[in-house]
Amino acid sequence: MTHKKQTLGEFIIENQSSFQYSSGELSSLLNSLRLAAKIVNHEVNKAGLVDIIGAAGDTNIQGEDQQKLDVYANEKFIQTLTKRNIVCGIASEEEDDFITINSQDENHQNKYVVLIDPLDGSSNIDVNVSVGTIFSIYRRVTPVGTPVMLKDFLQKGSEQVAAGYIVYGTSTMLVYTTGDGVNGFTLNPAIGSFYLSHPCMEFPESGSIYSVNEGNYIHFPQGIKNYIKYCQKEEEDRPYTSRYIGSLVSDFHRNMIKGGIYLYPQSSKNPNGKLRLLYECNPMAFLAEQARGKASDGYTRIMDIEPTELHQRVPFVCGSRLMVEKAEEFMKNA
Ligand code: AHM
Ligand code: MG
Repeated sequence: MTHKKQTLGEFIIENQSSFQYSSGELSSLLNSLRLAAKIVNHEVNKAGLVDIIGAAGDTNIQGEDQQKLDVYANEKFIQTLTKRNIVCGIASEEEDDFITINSQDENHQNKYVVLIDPLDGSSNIDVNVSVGTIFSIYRRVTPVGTPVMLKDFLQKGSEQVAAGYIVYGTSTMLVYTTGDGVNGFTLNPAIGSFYLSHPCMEFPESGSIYSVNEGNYIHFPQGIKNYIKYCQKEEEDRPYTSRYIGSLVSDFHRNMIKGGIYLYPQSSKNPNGKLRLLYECNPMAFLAEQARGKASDGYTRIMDIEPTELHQRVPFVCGSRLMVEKAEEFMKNA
């Protein structure tokens, strides 16, 4: 186990040669995400002190306005990604439109675009439950030397060069893939470094956990209703256990380690579900497939969906391969 004490920084450099485009740029980009993760983690960990040191909208001791954590996370990731000369554009769940980076990149030489959900599940902050950051990285498709365009962001998930998440949980972890498996790193807060703690993460082929907001059951399509009934049936290795944190990153993380399925289907209230294709589903789908799991909208592979708009929503079924295939079977036969 030579991996044991490897830091994320060392791991990124050592594995640079396995990147599809072997250059220091992607390493540098991953390093800037690592840095932003540490800054945001520091702030997320203080969230419970907000009543003592000031709530959002208050003025802090330096005379600066206190911000909501999702706004803070959005700014920190954008600032950190902008500083290095690698990213030409950023799209964020928190922003209406994509951002063109031209402060550091006047001649539009940078090759990568980053899509980010800076603080997913942020309603959980108030009750001290885990939240996460999700990121997705593509090479631009428009020529270097020209301003970044919408089509650089509207790429199919299968074009991702890297994706990952940070889970701010009982420990803070950064989990990512560059298309060569999934590795997880745990932050040692005393030292401020991420260490490789979960090499080569894989979904068990099947599992016994299903994660869905069952309060919406009545609005779900018949196929999903039938699948939920199947999960609850006393037969073979069932009934399964129901676990729903309401924080995609945390639910995904648990299911990847223990074996399970996460569902956010379409409903009569939300015909395309709730989750965003570009900021949430594609990166999680890339991670899932790299970890031998599966991600689908109930019928189609998530990473094959042709995006049409930045904030597009899509139904999402993701997790252990055999469980996702079973849910798809119920959808098909409903
Ligand atoms: P958000 O981006 O507004 O935080 O919404 C995404 C989150 C996911 O993390 C989570 O799985 C889901 O929304 C929970 O939604 P619901 O409360 O409808 O079950
Ligand atoms: Mg989100």
